[in-house]
Amino acid sequence: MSIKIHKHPCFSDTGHKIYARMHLPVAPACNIQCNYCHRDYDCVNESRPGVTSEILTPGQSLDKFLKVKEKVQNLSVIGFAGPGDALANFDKVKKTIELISGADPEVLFCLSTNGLMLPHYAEEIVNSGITHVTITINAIDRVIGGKIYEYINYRGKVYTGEEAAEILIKNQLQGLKYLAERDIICKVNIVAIKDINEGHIEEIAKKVKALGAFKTNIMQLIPAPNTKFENVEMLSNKRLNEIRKKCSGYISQMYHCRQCRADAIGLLHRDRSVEFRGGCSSRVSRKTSREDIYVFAVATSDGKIIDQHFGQVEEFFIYKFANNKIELIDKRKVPRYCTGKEDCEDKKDYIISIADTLKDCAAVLSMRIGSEPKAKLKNAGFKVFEIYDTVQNGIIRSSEAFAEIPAVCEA
Ligand code: CLF
Ligand code: SF4
Repeated sequence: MSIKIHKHPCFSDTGHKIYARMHLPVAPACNIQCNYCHRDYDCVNESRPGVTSEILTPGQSLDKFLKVKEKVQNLSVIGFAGPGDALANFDKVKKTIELISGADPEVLFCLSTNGLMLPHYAEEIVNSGITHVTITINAIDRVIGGKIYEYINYRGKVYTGEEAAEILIKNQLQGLKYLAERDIICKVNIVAIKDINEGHIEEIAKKVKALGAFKTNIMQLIPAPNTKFENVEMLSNKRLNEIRKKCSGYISQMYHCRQCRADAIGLLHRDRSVEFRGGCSSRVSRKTSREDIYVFAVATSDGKIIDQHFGQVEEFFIYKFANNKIELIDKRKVPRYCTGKEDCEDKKDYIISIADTLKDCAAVLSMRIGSEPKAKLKNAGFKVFEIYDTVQNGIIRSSEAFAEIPAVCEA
């Protein structure tokens, strides 16, 4: 296997257990409007909605890279994954690459894009030192694409609906072919949208393979609030895996995507960005006092950061929050809700067992949780929070939902 593939945690099936990546959020602008995207959030094509990121300048990116490199082992890839589109901000991306490659000639550069500007920048990408590119291609048919994209802003002119989709698709496919022919390792992300492109994904997989893509990453749509698709039902994991399985007949599949943040750092399954975050979000604290006592079940691997998906937790840390003090009072083993590629559904017994183990807890805090278990836990009387922060901040922020008193930012 090519070392460039092995050392990339997203492109390799095994490298993600060893190699870390660091995303640099230098690209705030976007040049298209996907119907599932709200601009207050990160680019949904490569990450998940609901998390805003700091924006860095190229110089700040270099400083942060140097700090992270000291502390994160096997940091092999620098990725550009939003919060907007990397090619709508390509000058900043290029400058960042120039600065970081000067400091570390070994690190690989990975760029994620909606592909609109690929025909214009593909040659520069090839010459810039970027080795890996991800293009999100949700349709190769203008009618289907017209349902997914509201508009594109292409070279100063706005196009809408099917006309927009046609230009975007043409540029994506042309760019993919150009890059793949020049040994850039290309992955295609496909956001699977129920009843819209769900039945079209196999066709996309065949096409992008023919153009030289190395693998596809078929991702769950995570509907963002205040978007046209906010009420679109998510595909079940079972259905998603059926589609992936069919597509694996044409092209290699990625199964370990974490739909991570635009400022993610570390191994894919163990994000450490909170350790390196600036701003006030990591320093939120309550200055009010209260006498209430709450017990929280927290999905954390180390008692420091809420870094676990609910479905993968085997042990919850249990905290008591009283009089503004947080105390670890227990650790409780639970059956793992999601044990493989196919079987995260229909786990009524598991939820009953987990709910019983956590019965004294008012709330469950995890980095992510699927819609099914979330609804079941809520039905069982728990408050459920998706939160990525330190355990301490997560508990304080979640406790707002009980007390309805705003937290105070110390910055
Ligand atoms: Fe980042 Fe994306 Fe490069 Fe990976 S992420 S820019 S290809 S270095 Fe990876 Fe994260 Fe999934 Fe992306 S797990 S969201 S596929
Ligand atoms: Fe949003 Fe990304 Fe689509 Fe741009 S490409 S509209 S940032 S999801």
